[in-house]
Order: sequence, then structure tokens, then C-alpha cells
Amino acid sequence: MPESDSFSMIRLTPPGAAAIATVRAEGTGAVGAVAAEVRARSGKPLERWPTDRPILALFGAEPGEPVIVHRRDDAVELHCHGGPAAVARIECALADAGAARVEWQEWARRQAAGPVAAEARIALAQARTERTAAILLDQFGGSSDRAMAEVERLLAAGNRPAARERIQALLARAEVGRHLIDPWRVVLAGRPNVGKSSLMNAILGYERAIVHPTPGTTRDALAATTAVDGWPVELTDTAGLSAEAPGRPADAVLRGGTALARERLAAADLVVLVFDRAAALAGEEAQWLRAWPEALRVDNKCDLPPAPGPRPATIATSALRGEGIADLLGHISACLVPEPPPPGAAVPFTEGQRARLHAMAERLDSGAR
Ligand SMILES: Nc1nc2c(ncn2[C@@H]2O[C@H](COP(=O)(O)OP(=O)(O)O)[C@@H](O)[C@H]2O)c(=O)[nH]1
Ligand SMILES: [Mg+2]
Repeated sequence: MPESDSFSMIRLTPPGAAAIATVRAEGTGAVGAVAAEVRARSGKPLERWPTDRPILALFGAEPGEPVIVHRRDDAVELHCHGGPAAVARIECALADAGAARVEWQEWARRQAAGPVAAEARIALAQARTERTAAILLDQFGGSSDRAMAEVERLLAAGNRPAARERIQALLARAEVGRHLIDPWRVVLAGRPNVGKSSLMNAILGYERAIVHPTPGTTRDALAATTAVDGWPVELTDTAGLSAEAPGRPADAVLRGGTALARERLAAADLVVLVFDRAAALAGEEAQWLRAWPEALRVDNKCDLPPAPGPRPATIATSALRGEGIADLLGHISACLVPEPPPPGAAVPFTEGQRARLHAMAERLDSGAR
């Protein structure tokens, strides 16, 4: 066993199914410890390998674990098979050689240029869509830091109105920042049988919810995560809002379903009220329109002849034929993010950043220095 120097090992890939896992060893002694375990086909010791290119090698005793080794000055990255056995073998050998395990978040914090870059890097690993990842990458690259530096420069120059304006512009993007990792919650609600589950499936592109002519088929709240226009969205299909489904007496399960629906509605970022265009507007539907004035209103079953009378909805869909779905998605996106941040824009994405901006705004408004 080599002399124990204090070096670190970091698992850079998350646990779980993946083709490749990456273990990094860094610090004094890291290269020596890895050198004692790896052998390349050329037979050259690791210390003499070029630092600018990855090399295929075997790690550990025969038959050896196939690894791709990328050596830097005092760090080595080992890319091995993604299964747990390969990773465990490498980590055990490095631990025996004196490596101390460092969690990747901690490592990312140490590497980053500053606290915002560190948070952005950690958040990036959890981004679900390319669009949100691009925004986080901008913050990692310094967009937020530059915007804050500009606010501070304006304050130092005594230009309080301009500083206040910049803070306001940043706070206007706080809602987007809040949802870069946590999806927006969009809830489909309406009477039983109007086609909520069918719409949910049409949006998702697969049969998440059971669709059936029997009213009251969905008796639970079903959620699925998807992306709408690149924004992460948790879509919830609810049981109808009324426990008394036509043709079916209310029972305890359905009552539970409607109670759950109301709970989800209270926590929703956006409510989508679904109507059956072939049916006259029911009294309770008029009531819901008043209860959720901000809700998106969808007339489903537009393939059927419309019921007489004025319709409340602004979007017509046929979940059955897939018509109007793109239009509905466009409306959902526009409601969630009315003004998408332009590329390179500063977006406050941590609770700390938002609190700091609010505190600055309050102090400026109160006239404090
Ligand atoms: N004609 C027509 N029927 C639909 C449409 N969407 C749903 N349905 C039918 O309406 C019934 C109830 O649909 P479902 O999605 O279960 O409604 P939910 O109770 O609101 O979830 C089923 O028989 C569906 O096939 C549509 O756009 N056009
Ligand atoms: Mg349903």
C-alpha cells in the first residue's frame, strides 16, 4: 500500500443506471495512488502519460477493470463501467491508498469561481430541460454576478433610480428562476367526462391516465412530469371537481378524489379548466370560472357539434383527434413565462439571491443608504 498522502476522491456521476461512471482523484499523492493500480498497453507508468489525452487502461489486479484514464497535473479522472461493482472496486482501492471521499456538491463548491457559480453548477446537474440548463449555464458563466456588480456600481455612483430599476428587472425573472429545477404545477380541472384525462394523455404523448366513457373514471390525482416549450411542468389530472357525477352516485372514493383535486388546485401555478363543448355550461362550471378567473379555459370535444349558447373558453381542442393541443401548450407556456429571459440574461435562481434583491429593493424604497 503506498504511503498515505491526503488526497481526495470524488464520484462525479450520480448513482443509478448509466453506461459510464467517473471517479476523480485529486491532490498530492493522487497520481501516485492511481499509478500503482493502472497499466496501459504501452507499459509506460502513469506519471509519464501525456496529460492532454485520455488513455485506455486496466485498473487493479488481473483481469483488471477497463478504464479510460485522463491525467492532469495533480488529478486523475477514471471513467469506468457505470455499474456499481466497477465504481466500488476503484473507490475501495483509492480509499485503501488513503483517499478521503468528497461529495460532488462540496467539490463543485470548491471549484467554482464564486458562490453563485457554485450553486449554478449544482443546480445544472438537476436541470430537466435544455432550456433551463441553458439559463443555469449563463448564471454559471457569471450573468447573475455581472448584474449584481452593475447594481453595486450604480449604487456606489449614487444612481439609486437606475439601481432600483435593475433590481426590479432581476426580480421580474425570479419566478422563472424558482422553477429552473422545481417544475411549474399545472392542474387540469373540470366536470367528470369532459376529457381531462384524454387531454393529459394527448399532452404527454402516452396513456398516463385511464380514459373511459363512465363518468368518474379518474378517482385520484395523477401527476406526470413533462416539458412545455422547454419549461419543466408537473401536469396533474384530477378527478372531476363534482363528487356527484352524472349517472353515478357519489361514493367515498370519488369524494376523496374531488377533495384531493381541490388541494392540488390550491397549490397550482396554473389551473386549466376543461369544458365539454358539446354540453351546455353547468351552474357549477360558471361558479368555477368565478373562483379561478386566471385559469386557462379549454373547450374540449371540438370535433362534436357545439352546444347552443355562449362559450367561456378561449382555446378549442379535440383530445380525441389531437387538434388544438399545440395551441393549448402555447397558451400554457405564455401563462407560465410571459417574458422568457433572453440568452445571457441574469436570472436569480436561489432563495438567497431573491432575498438579497428584495432586501436591497426595500432599503432603496425606504430611502436608507
Ligand atoms: N368526441 C370526443 N370525445 C372525447 C374527447 N376527449 C375525450 N372524449 C371522450 O370523453 C369520455 C371521457 O373522457 P375522459 O378523458 O375520461 O374524461 P375526464 O373524466 O374528464 O377525465 C371518453 O369516452 C373519451 O373518449 C374529444 O375531444 N372528442
Ligand atoms: Mg379522468
